[in-house]
Amino acid sequence: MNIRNIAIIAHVDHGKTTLVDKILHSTNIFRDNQETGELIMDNNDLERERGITIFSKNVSVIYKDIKINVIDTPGHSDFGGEVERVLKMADGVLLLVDAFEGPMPQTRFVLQKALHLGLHPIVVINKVDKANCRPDEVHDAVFELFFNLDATEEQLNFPTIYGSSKNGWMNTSLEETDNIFPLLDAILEHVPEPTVNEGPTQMQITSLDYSSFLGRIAVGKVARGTVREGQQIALVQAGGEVKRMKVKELYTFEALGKKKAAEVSAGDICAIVGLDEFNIGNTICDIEFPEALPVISVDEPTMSMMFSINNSPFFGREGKFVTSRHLRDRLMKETEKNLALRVEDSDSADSFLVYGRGILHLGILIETMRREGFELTVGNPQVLVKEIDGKKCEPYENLVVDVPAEFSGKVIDLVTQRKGEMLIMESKGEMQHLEFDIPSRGLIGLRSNMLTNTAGEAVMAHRFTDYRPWKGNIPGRSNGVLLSKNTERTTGYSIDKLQDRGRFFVDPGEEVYVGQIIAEHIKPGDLNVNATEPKKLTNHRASGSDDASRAAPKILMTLEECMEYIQQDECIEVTPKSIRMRKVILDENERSRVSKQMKSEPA
Ligand SMILES: Nc1nc2c(ncn2[C@@H]2O[C@H](COP(=O)(O)OP(=O)(O)OP(=O)(O)O)[C@@H](O)[C@H]2O)c(=O)[nH]1
Ligand SMILES: [Mg+2]
Repeated sequence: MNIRNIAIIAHVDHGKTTLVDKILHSTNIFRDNQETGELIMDNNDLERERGITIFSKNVSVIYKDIKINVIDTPGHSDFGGEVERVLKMADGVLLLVDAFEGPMPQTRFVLQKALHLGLHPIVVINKVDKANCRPDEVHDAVFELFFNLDATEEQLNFPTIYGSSKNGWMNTSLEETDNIFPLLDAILEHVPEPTVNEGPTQMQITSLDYSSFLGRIAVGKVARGTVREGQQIALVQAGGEVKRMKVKELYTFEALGKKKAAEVSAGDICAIVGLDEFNIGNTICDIEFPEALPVISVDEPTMSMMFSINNSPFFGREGKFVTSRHLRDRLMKETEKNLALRVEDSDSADSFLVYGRGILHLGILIETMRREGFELTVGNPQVLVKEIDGKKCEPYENLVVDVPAEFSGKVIDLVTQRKGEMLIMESKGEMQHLEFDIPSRGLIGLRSNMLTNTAGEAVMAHRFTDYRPWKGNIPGRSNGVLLSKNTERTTGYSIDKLQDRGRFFVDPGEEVYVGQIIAEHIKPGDLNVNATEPKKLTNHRASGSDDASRAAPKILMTLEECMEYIQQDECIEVTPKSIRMRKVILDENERSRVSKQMKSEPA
């Protein structure tokens, strides 16, 4: 059968998954009466809740008797390495660009990777249904981006499709249609058929699937010859070592699922079950001809966090898995499927240093663990510092902010305070478009500050660029926190009295402990407060004055917001039911003793 292999790439939220959904729907893979909710592709719980794609996924459809393997990729920059790898399975890409936003940092990154691999993208200007969208300007901006990324003459000559994945139409012009067939036709026309090399089996493992029943599943495109069920193969590993193994089961991708196959030929994408020890980048070869394909580099972590057992006074109340043994086993198991993750033992048996690609990458791991019943403590995220040519260097990122013009001054102030330097300022519709260079450190905690200062209007995106010399001290959180003096339930009475001192993270009646962060202080500096005082009894029963109802509702923070909020001497207690921020040292006296000691020691 004739095959096309395409990957859909774009900046976060530009509509990749929505488009894949529409492709699936319009090729009739569903029974007519089958109920399909929105975005069947984002099928993992966390993906659904957050509305983002975390794992790339393979599906396939048949259009005009041709099988199109479609790879949906994540757009968030923390998962950029994944995109780079799965591009190895594709012979063409759809580069989606939002018709209002235009090219964003991740657009640049994924396009660059595709161009380097020699792929010829089809550009899809999506979301042309949006009010104020600027499809023509965006098209020019995309052309400029191709040009700046050194696209070849042929790559610059890209076909463009316009449309709205949400409304289910695509066309070669801006004229609205009622289907996406013009896009599918463009795929058949412009994406080359995979090259079919005859000869001994060769297939590089470029992606990994995981099933609790089958274990790790190797995914890749067959590059040469065929892979057969039951075949004895040679697996060539990174260092060149060769291991003999057997293909237990073999699958191809069909519609949303996988279909068992006896044999898969060069050009098609397949999944192999039964290889016990393998890594991304390994090559599966004919047992007589162990020739490896070039190694794929797996992205280096850029951020680390300390994961420890929960040692708060509320330890063990809510979780099933609480020991360091549980924690260690779980983290090690994660490294088998989470490729960009690294785990190291620390000097303490109860703590592990976990390295990842960013706040979201690590946040998702923590969230997954707490849903599985784990309790743990995590420290504040640290960027990875490297020594390059004898100089201390740190990661830098390209930061893009789109904001209504009236707020642009505020945004520039905020970013400059954090050692960002402005590169570009231009208007984009009614918005101001700003680009900065900024150390990754400066980005931690920036988002919430930015939103508060721009009435929630700022849209920001950032992407790692390179390592550069250390930029010096970056101010941390400007406000202090209110810490509980007692381990007890808070009262509406106390919280009400403390309202003008801080904005609370806990509700009246919530149990808190000594050293827990219960509010943000309105000023710099931390304050230990009593939030658990019962109301003084008077002779008169106060008529209808319920103090609890006067307290402003607590500020709800997500795990990732907490991760960006806490400072060096603070950490987060995570359990299946709660997320509490606290001081690492809970006791007030002990804490001030240690901090004095730190100050007296020369830095
Ligand atoms: N107005 C409009 N909204 C769209 C269109 N396509 C997608 N969206 C919306 O944009 C949001 C993001 O869509 P997704 O398909 O999840 O985007 P994605 O590119 O897969 O995002 P990531 O996987 O997180 O990178 C959703 O709220 C969609 O409903 C479109 O054509 N027009
Ligand atoms: Mg998606």
